[in-house]
This record gives sequence, structure tokens and C-alpha cells, in this order.
Amino acid sequence: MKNYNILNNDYFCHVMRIDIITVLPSLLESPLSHSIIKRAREQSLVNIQIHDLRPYGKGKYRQTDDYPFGGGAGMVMMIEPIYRLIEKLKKERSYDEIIYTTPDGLPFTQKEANRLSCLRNIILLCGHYKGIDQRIRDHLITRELSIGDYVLSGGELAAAVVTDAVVRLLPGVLSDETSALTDTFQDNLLAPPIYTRPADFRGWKVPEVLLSGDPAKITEWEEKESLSRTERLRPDLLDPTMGSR
Ligand code: 6GU
Repeated sequence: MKNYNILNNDYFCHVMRIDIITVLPSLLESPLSHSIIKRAREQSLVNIQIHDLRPYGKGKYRQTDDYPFGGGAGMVMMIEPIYRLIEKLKKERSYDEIIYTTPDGLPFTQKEANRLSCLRNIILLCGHYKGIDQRIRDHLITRELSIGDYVLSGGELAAAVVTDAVVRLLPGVLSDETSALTDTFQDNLLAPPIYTRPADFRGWKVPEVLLSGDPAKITEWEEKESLSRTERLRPDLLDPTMGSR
């Protein structure tokens, strides 16, 4: 097992725990129950708990949202249900970060995924439609993250994205062959093109160099392709004045 995650110097002692709070648990179950994340959970490399906020709702109808003060369209998630659930979780363990997924949060980047992967316990609170009572953000939330400049109908898909990006970085989740070190963004470069058999499909040929068997030449070609792809498609990644990842 390759421990590229050198900051996480006591990772032997614990399993990262991610508690996700949502009014739509089923929206999160499936994205976090397949492939790499599924295996990571089965092997206890991460403990992901999805919490339905509904039972913590108010009154007979377990209400979790209400009309906004001052009027306007849309409902706002109420303080009490979220407060009750977060307090319950906090009594059981301490949390390094309580994250709210929202389009007006800080941009979620590979750098942030790397940072979160070094933490022990985190809560992800999924925003819903219009948003949540500002006092939750002021008093309970420690970080607000957005996955991009577009609006989703809820924070669930964003929470699934954040969880996926973090879990695959945990020690033991990826094999040597699929090491996160070669990912697009890990070095601010896009990945080079890849190919498999057949070497010639109806005249669509694999680049000659990849069939050469010369590892040094192949690496040189891949680095050149990475760089030219990045210059062409994402010049912002190469320009440090346009923000770092
Ligand atoms: Cl985190 N939530 C929502 N609702 N929309 C988003 C987002 C988050 N990130 C980008 N768009």
C-alpha cells in the first residue's frame, strides 16, 4: 500500500468517518454504493453514514423547512432539526469540519479534497432548494463548499461528489496501478490520452510511440501531451495568477 498521504501520519489508528445529513437519503445511497467507494466501505477504509433529517423535524408532520421571514419564493431549512441532529453527532465524537454544500460556498478543488482526506471526522450538510437559515451557517458550519458555478436543485449531488473525491484518496482505496498521484489536477495538468486494443481500428491508429515498448520515450510523450492538452483546453491551470488548486 502506497502512503502518498504523508500529512496523515497516524492513519493506522482510525478510519475516516463521513456523516452526511440530508432530507433525501436515497439520492445519496446509490452514488456512494458502487465501484471504488463501495469497495472502500466494504473494506472499512471509510465509514460513511447517511442521516435522514426528517425524523428530527418539528411536529406531527416532521417539518424540516418553513417560509422565509420577509417573504419571497421558496422554503428555508429550519434550525431546530439540523441543530438536534448535529448536537447528537457531536456528543458521540468530535468533528474536524462541518461542511455545508451550497452554490455560494468556496470552490471545491483537488487541493481541498486532499486536505479533507487527512481529517478524522467530518459532517456534510446538504443544502436544499432556497437554502438554510443563516444562523446554522453562522454558528454550526465551519466550511462552505460549492462544486462549480452552476445551480443544482439540492446539495446532495455535491455532497456525493465531495465524498467520492475524498474517499478515493484514503490510504488503501486505490491500488498502485490506479494511484491518485497520476490524476488530472494532482499536478495541475490534464491527463494524457490513453488507448487499448486494437492498435488499428478501421484505420484509427494508436500513436506509434505507445507501441514502441520504450518507457522513457512513452513518459516523455505523455508529459508533452499533458502539457499541450492543458495549454489548449485549460490554460487557467498553468497561469498561477488565475488561482491555485
Ligand atoms: Cl454545493 N449545491 C447546490 N445546490 N448547487 C451547486 C453546488 C452546491 N455547487 C454547485 N452548484
